Parts: sequence; C-alpha cells; structure tokens
Amino acid sequence: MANTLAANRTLDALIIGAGVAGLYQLHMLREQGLDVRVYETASDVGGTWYWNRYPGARFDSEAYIYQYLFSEDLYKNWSWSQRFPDQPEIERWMHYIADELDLRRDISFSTSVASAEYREDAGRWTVRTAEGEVIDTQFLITCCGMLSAPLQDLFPGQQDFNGSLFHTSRWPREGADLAGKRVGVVGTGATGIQVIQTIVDEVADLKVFVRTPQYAIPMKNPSYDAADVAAYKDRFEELRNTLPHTFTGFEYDFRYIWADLTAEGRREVLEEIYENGSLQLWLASFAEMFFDEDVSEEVSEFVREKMRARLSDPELCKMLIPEDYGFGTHRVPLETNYLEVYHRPHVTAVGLRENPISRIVPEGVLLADGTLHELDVIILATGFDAGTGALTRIDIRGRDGRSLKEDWSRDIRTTMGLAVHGYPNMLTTAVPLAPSAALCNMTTCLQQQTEWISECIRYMRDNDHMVIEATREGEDAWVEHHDETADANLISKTDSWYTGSNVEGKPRRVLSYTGGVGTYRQKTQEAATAGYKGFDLR
Ligand code: NA7
Repeated sequence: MANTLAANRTLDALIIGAGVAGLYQLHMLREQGLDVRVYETASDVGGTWYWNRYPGARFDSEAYIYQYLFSEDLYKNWSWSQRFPDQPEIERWMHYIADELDLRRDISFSTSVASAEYREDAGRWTVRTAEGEVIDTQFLITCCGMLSAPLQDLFPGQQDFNGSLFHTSRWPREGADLAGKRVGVVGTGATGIQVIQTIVDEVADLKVFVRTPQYAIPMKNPSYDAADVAAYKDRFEELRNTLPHTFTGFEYDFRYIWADLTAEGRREVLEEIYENGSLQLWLASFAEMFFDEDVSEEVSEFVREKMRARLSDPELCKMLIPEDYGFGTHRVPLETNYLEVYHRPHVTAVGLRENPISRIVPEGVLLADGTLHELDVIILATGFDAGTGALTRIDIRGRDGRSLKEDWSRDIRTTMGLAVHGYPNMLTTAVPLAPSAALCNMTTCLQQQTEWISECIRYMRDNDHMVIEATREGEDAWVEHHDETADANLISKTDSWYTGSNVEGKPRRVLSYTGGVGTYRQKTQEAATAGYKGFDLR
C-alpha cells in the first residue's frame, strides 16, 4: 500500500460501525468537540440488530437492561412491549436512539472501510473505503461488534444451488418466502434454534442438520403492560448502579454456593431458577459449574433431564441432548417449543456427526455417504468468525506495516480488549480479551469500553499527547492474566466460537475475559487512573 495521502476528509476520530457501541462513541466524542464520523457498511444504524433480521431473532437479555444508561430521559422515553422483544422492535429502538441524539448527520452509510494504514511520521491513520474515499484521522476506533463476520462460504457448490440460500445474518430486508417450501437449516446454535422454532409452521418440509446439540432453556416472555413498564423504569437508578458491577453485566449475579446446600437444596434452587425462563440458570445460579467438573456434570444432568422429558423418541434424545460438554460452557440459548418441533411430521433432524455435509449440489444438500436432501431453501445458521473476523476482513496496517490479520493469525492478543501493541491510536471495542467479546450483556460492556475510550482521548487532549500505544510489557501482562483466568474455566475446554474453534486455523484462546465485568471495569479504571499504565503516551 502506498504511503501517500490525498485525503478527501480529515478527522480527529473515525469510528467503524453504527451499532450499540458506535452510536454512543459518536455521541460522546462529538460532545467533546471532536471532528468525528462513523463509517457503516449497512444502509442504516443498528449493527447486529440491522443485520440479524432472520425469522425469530430476538433478545435474550431482558430488554430493560439492554439499554443506554447515561441518560435517564433516553431510557425512560422508550417503552418495551415484552421482556425479550423481537428484532423489529429492537431495530426501532436503535432508530429512536439515532433520532434522539441526532446521530445520522455524522454517519456515512453504505460505506465500508476497506483498509487502514498507520503513518508513523504523522501519528495518524489513512483510512480507505471500498467506495473510494480516503480519510486522514488521528484516532481509529473500531465498533464493529463481535459477531459481525458471518461464516457464509462454508460448503463447496453453494453458488450452484438451484434454490435460495441465506446466511441468517444476511437475511434479505424484503424477507424470504418460505411458505410451502422444502427448507433446510444448517446449525443449531442460538440463531438456528430461533429460526427453526419460528419457521416450522410456515414451511412444507423442514430438515435440520444437527452437528452439535445445545442445552435448551425455555424462555418466559411476558408482554409488558403500562404497570410493568413503569415498574422497570422506576428501577433506573438501581440498574445504573448495579449492571456495571455484576459478573456478566446483567442485573443478576451468582447467588448460591454449591457446597453450602444439600442435594435437595441445590435441586430446589435449580428448579426455581429454571422456572424463571431467562439466562439466570446460567449466569445467576452456581459459579462452581464453570470450575468444578462434578458440579458442571450435575447441573448439566439437571438440564438434560428437563430436555429428555420433552422428547419422546430415544433417537432424538441422542441427537439433540448434549453429552460431551458442560452446560454453560457454550452460549446458552433460550427457546420456545424448540424441542417439540422435532415431533412434527414434516420435520426431520439429520445427524451430521458421523455423516457430515459433503457439498451443496443444485438440488440440495449432499452428505458424505451420498444421501441427497432435496431442498428449495437452505438457511445457514452457521455462526461467525467472532471477535476478530470483523477487523481481519479489513486490511489494517500498524507500525512498520505490520498486518493485524497476520498478527492475529499467529496469536490473538490485545490489551484489555481496548488496544493492540503495534497499532498506535487504534482503540477497539468488542474484540478479544475483554468481556465484550462474548460473556456480557453487550450494552453494559460496550458502554463501559466506549466511555473508557472517550475519557482516554479527553486525557490525551488535556495533556497534549498525540499518540497512545499499548506497550509490549503491558500487553504480555494482560494476556497472561486473561489466560490464567480463562484456563481455570471449563469454557476453555469446550469447542465453540467462545474459543475460536469454529473457524479452521484460528489460534485457540478463550475470546472473552472471564474475570467478570465488574473486575474488568475496575482494572481498566485503575490503568487509566495510573496515567494509562500499560500504555505509552507521546
Ligand atoms: P454458533 O453458536 O456458532 O452456531 C453455529 C452452528 O452452525 C453450530 O450448530 C455449528 O455446529 C453449525 N455449523 C457450523 N459450521 C458447520 C458445518 N460446516 N457443518 C455443519 N454444521 C455447522 O452461531 P449462532 O449464530 O447460532 O450464534 C452466535 C451467537 O449469536 C450466539 O452465541 C449468541 O451470542 C448470538 P458445531 O457447533 O460447530 O458442531
């Protein structure tokens, strides 16, 4: 890449992405008086909630905590209709945020950042968009989301399929006609489950291609009336004070100690929390399930029992109930009548463990043993290159021309998920080694990271610093702390996007910081208070 500069635009800060993080980052930096602009591939705001418009997409964080908490008015002037609303309502909320804060005037939509090159002599970045714009900026702030690089070109022959083929996160805005069609869904993660349970009534025939089954927890999703809305709004101050300090940024935290209870007592607790119909069984029951194999097995067996009770056929039990990893070491999905779908006469679960998909052919999906499943529509609920993919798909060049894609293909490292050594003045959100890479109520973690970045830039300007870079030593220390914490956690032993094992060749590391959101917040604040310890300011 030529190190020349003929910029169309000069900025103090360029933000990539107009989702939850990018919108708030823009608002804060604009308030500080920076010349700042967001670049966004999509045609409107929303990030995850713009892209994931597949049937059944919805929250599994309670809506009243998936919120910006910096403004009481912004919080209280929006009312949710349900505990776990669906994507269209969430997208409307994001539009409300953009409108209220008048953000769109500083966002370039339908514009993709293609490359970013750091110019050491100037301490600034040259950013180029796929549309041909060249921008000169002091700070490059990535707000790309951790699940935004879809794994969509997975199977040979996809392009030759005679029917329609969609990845869930690239669902057509105009919708897809599934009525009366033979539909195949590949993938049974949180997304696949939402799709399957939602489209089952509409399609003529449904084939679900199952490789790794999931522990399923039934969601309880009551509608909110005016009194419910008033009640959660009354808790604004409480939520604002609580959420940033819990283990996962939810309102609830681990409440029970396994060793303190008898077998009956534990059972009672599990039953009660299961009945709550939320992620509490995972994030607010027994922390020991993440560290102690025996506790993990007991809790897993509790959930398996619940699943067995809903499945009449032993073959289905074998295919759909996880046996080889512990509950909660993979992202726990919430579902509604998901398991019951498989009892419907027009639904078939196709096991892939011994007989994987070999390729897509014009007629449908061909398995390794030669079985052909003829289909009109194929839905790939096959997940994402999480945490890293959004940035490695951009050609990012740091000091001395180093490439982030190449660096992360050897070893995925960051300093607190906020910066990467070798990439001065690049500040990051939702990348690995922070809770925002996975284990968090995303709005809690993204607000915390974007606020940290805003304060860092304020500090630099107040103290006449032009460049910030994570030091090698600081990064080594963070990576070591991260790994120590993660390696003690059973999450590190399970294959999933949490460990990067869903992408061939990706270096294995637990992507999310597992020391807890409250602890992470404290550590990042301590670094800032100590004059940005672990960073070189110049
Ligand atoms: P996930 O959780 O990564 O799930 C992807 C699913 O696709 C999973 O069942 C995979 O099976 C399956 N998959 C992926 N590649 C293949 C191939 N080649 N053959 C068969 N099956 C395959 O992604 P989601 O979109 O569901 O969820 C991502 C996050 O979004 C979720 O955790 C929430 O945080 C929101 P595998 O497990 O690899 O055997």
